[in-house]
Amino acid sequence: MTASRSQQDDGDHVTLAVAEVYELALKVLLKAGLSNEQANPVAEVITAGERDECFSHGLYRLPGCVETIQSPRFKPDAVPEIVETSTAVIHADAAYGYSLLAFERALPVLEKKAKAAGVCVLAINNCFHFSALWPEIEAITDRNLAALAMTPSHSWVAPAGGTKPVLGTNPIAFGWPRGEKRPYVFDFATSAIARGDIALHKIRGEPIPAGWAVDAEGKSTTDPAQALSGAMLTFGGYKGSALSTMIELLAGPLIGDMTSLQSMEFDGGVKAAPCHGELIIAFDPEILGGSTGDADHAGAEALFAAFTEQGARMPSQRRYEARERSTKEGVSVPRGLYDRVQQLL
Ligand code: NDP
Ligand code: PYC
Repeated sequence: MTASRSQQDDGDHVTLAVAEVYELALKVLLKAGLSNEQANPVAEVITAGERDECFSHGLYRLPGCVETIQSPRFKPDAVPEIVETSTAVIHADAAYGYSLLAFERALPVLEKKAKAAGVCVLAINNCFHFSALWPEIEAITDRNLAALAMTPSHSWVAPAGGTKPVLGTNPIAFGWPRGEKRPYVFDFATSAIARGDIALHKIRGEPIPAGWAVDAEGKSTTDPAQALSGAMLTFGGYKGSALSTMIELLAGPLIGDMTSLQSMEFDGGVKAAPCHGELIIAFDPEILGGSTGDADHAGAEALFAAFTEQGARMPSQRRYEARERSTKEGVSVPRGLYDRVQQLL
C-alpha cells in the first residue's frame, strides 16, 4: 500500500494519504466559516495529530472545531496582533480566534529575540485552544532552540485530595534540539490522561483504567461517561496537581489571561473549546552555554544514550515511528469518525 492509493475502505476503516487528511480538514473548516488564514494552521495541526497517531488530537477534533467556530464568542476571521513588549517578551493577541495563527505569526519574532537575548517568552492571549503542543515545540527546536510550552483548558480536573473539578487538563511540553537527529520532545496533560482520550474510550465503548477519574459523587469510576460528567484526576497525585496549578498561574494570571475555572465560566455552557492564554519560552543554547559557546550537546547525547542503551523508550519515539509509517502507508481512519467528518461537509 502506498500513500497515493487513497481512500481504501475495508468497511471498518478508511485509509487516507496524509495530504488527503489535510485537504479534508481544510474543506470542513472553510465550510464551517473559518477564514483561510485561520484554517490552514488548524488543518495542519489536525493532520499532524492523525499522522503521528495522536488520536485524541487528530481528525477526532474536527467536529468540536466546527462547534467552536460556530459558537457565539469565537471570531472566525480573527487577525492576531503581535506586540514586542520588551527585549525578551512578546505578546500575541489571538483576538478570539484559534491560538495557532497567533503562534505562526509570532514564531519569527520569537526566534529573532531568543537568538538575541538568549531567552524569549511568548504570551499568546485571548485564544481558543484545542491542539497538542508538540507541533509548536518542534517548530521551535527546528530553529535550534530549546522550548517549553504550557496552557490551561476548562476546569475538568480535581486537585489532589479533592473531588470537584477546578484545574484544566493543562498540558506541558518540552523540546531539546539535537542537530540532524529528531529532537527530544515530551508533551503530556497534567491530568492522568487528556480528556480527548476519555471521550475516545466512550466512543469505542471501552472502560477507562481506575485512577483517571471520579464520578459526580466523587467515587472512583471506570465508566468514561461518568468520568466526563464527574471529575478527572491529575497524574502523580499531589505532584501533578501542583504542576497543573503552576500552569494555571504561569499561563493564566501571570500573562493577564484566564484560569481554567474562568475559561469554563466564559464558555457559559456552550461547550466550545477552552479560551485562555498560552505560555511559550524559547532558549538559545548558543548564548546560554556561556563560555563554551554552546550548550553541552555531547553531555545531552550521553544522557539520551544512557536511556536507549538499556532499552528505555524516549518520549516521541512512538510518534516519530508513526509519522514514518503514515507518510509511507497513509492513515487508517475508523469508519464512524470518517462518516462523522463527511457529514460536516
Ligand atoms: P500521554 O499520557 O500518552 O503522554 C504523552 C507523552 O508521553 C508523549 O510525549 C509520549 O510520547 C510520552 N510517552 C507515553 N508513553 C511513554 C513511555 N512508555 N515512555 C516514554 N514516553 C512516553 O498523553 P496525554 O493524554 O497526557 O496527552 C496527549 C496530548 O494531549 C498531548 O499532545 C497534549 O498536548 C494534548 N493536550 C492538549 C490540551 C490542550 O488544552 N490543548 C489539554 C490536554 C492534552 P509518544 O508520543 O512517543 O507516545
Ligand atoms: O484532551 O484534555 C484534552 C484537551 C483539552 C483541550 C484540548 N484538548
